[in-house]
Amino acid sequence: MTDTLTRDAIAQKIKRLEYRNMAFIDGHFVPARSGKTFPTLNPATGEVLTEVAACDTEDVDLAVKAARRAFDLGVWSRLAPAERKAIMKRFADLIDEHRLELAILESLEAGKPIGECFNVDIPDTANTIRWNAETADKLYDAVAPTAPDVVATVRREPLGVVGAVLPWNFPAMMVGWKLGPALVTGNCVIVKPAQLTSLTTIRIAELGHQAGIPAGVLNVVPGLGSTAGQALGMHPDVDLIAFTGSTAVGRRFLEYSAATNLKRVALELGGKNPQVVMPDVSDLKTVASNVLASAFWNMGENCSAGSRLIVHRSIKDALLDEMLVQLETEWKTGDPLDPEVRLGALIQKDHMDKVLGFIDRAKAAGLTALTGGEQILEETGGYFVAPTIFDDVPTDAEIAREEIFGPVLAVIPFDTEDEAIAIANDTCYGLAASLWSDDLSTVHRMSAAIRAGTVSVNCFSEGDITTPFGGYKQSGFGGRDKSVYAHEHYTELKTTWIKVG
Ligand code: TAP
Repeated sequence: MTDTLTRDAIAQKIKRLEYRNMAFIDGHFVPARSGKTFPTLNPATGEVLTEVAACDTEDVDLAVKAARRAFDLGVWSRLAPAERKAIMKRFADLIDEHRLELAILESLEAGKPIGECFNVDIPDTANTIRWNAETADKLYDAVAPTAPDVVATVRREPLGVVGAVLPWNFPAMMVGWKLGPALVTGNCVIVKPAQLTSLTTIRIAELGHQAGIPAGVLNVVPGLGSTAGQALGMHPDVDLIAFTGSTAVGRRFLEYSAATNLKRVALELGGKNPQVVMPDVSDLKTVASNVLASAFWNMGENCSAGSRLIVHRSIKDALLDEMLVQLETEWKTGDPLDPEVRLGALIQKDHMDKVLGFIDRAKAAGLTALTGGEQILEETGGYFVAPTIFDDVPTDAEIAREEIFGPVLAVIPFDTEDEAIAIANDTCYGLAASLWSDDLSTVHRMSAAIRAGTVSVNCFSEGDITTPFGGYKQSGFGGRDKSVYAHEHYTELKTTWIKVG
């Protein structure tokens, strides 16, 4: 890995940057059949980066046909697992080799801080593909405990054609989380990136092809949700939709499935995640730094953002004081291409206006922002919102209940452990939670009582590639991203029952 993250390296790379902006179908870049395109913008400046192919029903159908053909020919599914492993590891290596280029694309199109893209998003994408690749020839299927006159094998088989529909907040990581398990289990994939962030995904598909993934196995159809997304969801020859996005659109995919071929639907959806801080914590500095990271990492545009700080009344003010100091000194906001910046731009103007709407309504309801509460850096033409903390938020306030998907933290005090658990669970979501306590028994009791797919204790974490990630309740169902558990929703179980003569 030769790239380093310096201002000079970034500037040099940007000069030579070429956008891949067409669909990638059956191993080729192609324009949309209609010839239509849509602009993709840099949210830090409001400027158009390039025009991207606007795929629709016809393009999706071509991609599904290519994927089905590749699947039926067995060019991928019937490779020896060790061969799939070798190609996927090359794929991961190529992502690493293009780390700076991909990080720049990600930052330019999504407004994300380049340091995060370079140090977290792109390495995580490569690592996810590499880790999954390694499982190819290490997982065994089963022989059932039948009577001696029968041999019954139970094998996992690939589903066939998988549609992966992605959100805009972690474009590269989300494509990695889908491609890793889908490809290693032998499926052919059509990715529909979010309209706002297509560029990294298209480039990653090209790198996959370069690594040796056969034509038709990995396709990308950029386009709108209402056209390309819906066409994929309704297509009668797609076997699974692996969706990450909002709960509202997740519902639509269930409807598409019900109205067509009953394709499987795996949903990774939204969150309104609690961070619970118990009064026994001794290291408030560490708690403060993690609480801020949980709330404001990726500008709060994060499904697992800890957007509700549920803190014991006796330590609330001391914790908030520490958080305000750290926010002032350690959270530089501004140009996402500056390696020192920790808070970049929100994804688009409409989304910024939505976030500011939540803030304005909270103020109108009488809540006070301890810090932030407004748009900043307007002179850049970009969509920046100051990190915002509201204190003493009632549990029924809009900002305590709705997923804002921006840098807005609601602080909710509590007095008893039971009250803290009740507040943490008082949500229709259940994706992630954080718990802070120095007492082991409290940790065991409370982490068991909090209803969320991942409870991180004394840290803010989504786990790593070895642990499943996904939600309870309306945060999703039908599968988990990451770990070998993710393989389950990309495979069918096949029983072969052999009578012994
Ligand atoms: P959505 O608006 O739900 O969009 C997700 C994807 O669905 C996009 O590709 C979108 O296309 C497409 N889509 C939109 N409407 C559609 C329709 N009617 N039919 C078919 N496809 C449609 O989510 P988002 O705004 O990109 O991302 C934010 C949401 O994702 C948040 O709720 C967040 O919590 C969730 N999220 C969850 C996770 C996990 S792991 N649980 C991770 C990241 C994000 P367009 O781009 O054209 O709208």
